[in-house]
Amino acid sequence: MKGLHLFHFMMSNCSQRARLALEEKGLSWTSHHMNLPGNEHVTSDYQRINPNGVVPTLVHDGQVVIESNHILVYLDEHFPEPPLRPADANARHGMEERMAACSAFQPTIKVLSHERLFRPFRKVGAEEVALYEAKHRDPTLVAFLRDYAEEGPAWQARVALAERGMKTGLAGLEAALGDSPWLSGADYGLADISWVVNANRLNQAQVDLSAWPRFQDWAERAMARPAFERAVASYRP
Ligand SMILES: N[C@@H](CCC(=O)N[C@@H](CS)C(=O)NCC(=O)O)C(=O)O
Repeated sequence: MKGLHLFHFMMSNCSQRARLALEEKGLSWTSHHMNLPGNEHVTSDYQRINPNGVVPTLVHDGQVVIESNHILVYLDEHFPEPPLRPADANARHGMEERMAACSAFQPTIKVLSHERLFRPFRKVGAEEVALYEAKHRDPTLVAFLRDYAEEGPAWQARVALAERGMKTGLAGLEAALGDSPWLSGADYGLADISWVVNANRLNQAQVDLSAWPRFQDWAERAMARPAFERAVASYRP
């Protein structure tokens, strides 16, 4: 695969993160859109490209890059203009911590998205869970889908944990934004790209963010960027 190829899904926050980085860099790329609710990613062909069986996957001149936050760093390393990581070592370390926190936040945002946003549209029955289990090799993802479908105590426990995880995560960002205007330091960068798609998701899920005013203000500024509009808000495959 020559050039840049992205396997992604319109509504996936991890995919949005990769698209946003490509857009901020002004790069052209080939889209391989995968309908996740249609389980287009649950195939052995796709799992050969991405052994985790999730999106996004970047392929650059045959080089496969998985994990959305790794894709962000890869793009900044290979396409340095405009730079999206601070030159100063301390600031860069802070940015990396925020990106690690974002990766750790994924189970939280996934539960909140499914519970507060997707449930009216995404009905999953026992048959779909069985099909998914037969074809997807990750037992953690299978357990998630089963709990979501059953909507019983195991799912309620996941929701309660996610509600708590959200508060802890946002408190950390609120504190970080006391020291600098962006999550990446003095300038907008990779940690901002990483988190803004989650902020957008929380907004869409109508989470009251007023307890975290600096985070709210940051989210408005980050979402006002033209690249965000193109890669996320009005993106269509
Ligand atoms: N840590 C991975 C997480 C990727 C991930 O969970 N992607 C979701 C969409 S946001 C996915 O493909 N889910 C498919 C599934 O659960 O079957 C990353 O950041 O790239």
